[in-house]
Amino acid sequence: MITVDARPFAYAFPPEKTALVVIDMQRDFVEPGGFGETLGNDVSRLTAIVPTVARLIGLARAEGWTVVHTRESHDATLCDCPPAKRERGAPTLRIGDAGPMGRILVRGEPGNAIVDALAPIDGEIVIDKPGKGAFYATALGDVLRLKGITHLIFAGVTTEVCVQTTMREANDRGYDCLLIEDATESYFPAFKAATLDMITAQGGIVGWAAPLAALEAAVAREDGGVTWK
Ligand code: TIU
Repeated sequence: MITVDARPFAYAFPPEKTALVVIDMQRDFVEPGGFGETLGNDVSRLTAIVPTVARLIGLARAEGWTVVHTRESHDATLCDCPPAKRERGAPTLRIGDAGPMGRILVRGEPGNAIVDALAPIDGEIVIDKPGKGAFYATALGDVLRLKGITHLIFAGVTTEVCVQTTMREANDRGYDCLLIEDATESYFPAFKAATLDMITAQGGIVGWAAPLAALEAAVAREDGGVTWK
């Protein structure tokens, strides 16, 4: 077991039964001209965490942990996009409309790709999800069960939307979940802070939170003093 200094108390995980789940680090949310910006958001806060997420993925790869990437995306026909999602509000472009990075939030379009610095490599699992939660209408639950995964370490965007929704889905399915707090971000700092507080309140009602440095230190202790950069 690897034990991380976390809140509300130490998080212990068996690395061979643990997956890193990186939520929606795709151009549509992180770069200008995508879905996030069409909703009226400044994406620069999200772009800023890319190096930290890269460091986390590097740690997981070096340690041989299962790595899962998700993408919020829809079929080109939009058959999996509820009209309620497409028609809500007054975005500058709606899901499926042509934007500067191709059709907004449509699978296979340039904007739907995970940012280059975090691109999946061979052997990693990529889950396309039509909803906010990564378990809804996807094979994620079956994939994790087949691999015997019991613990999930989360990163990605946005903290209070797709990350929190997925963490809550996972918690209800019996996974022990740790959110790496500097490897997740929101367009709204107050919502990120509130999410970290609410998931860890009440004795970890949804799960645990810790900075990447705490995870790195825990792995270094387990590995006999190797320090991760
Ligand atoms: N809008 C927003 O904050 N998030 C999303 O629409 N999707 C994800 O969080 N991935």
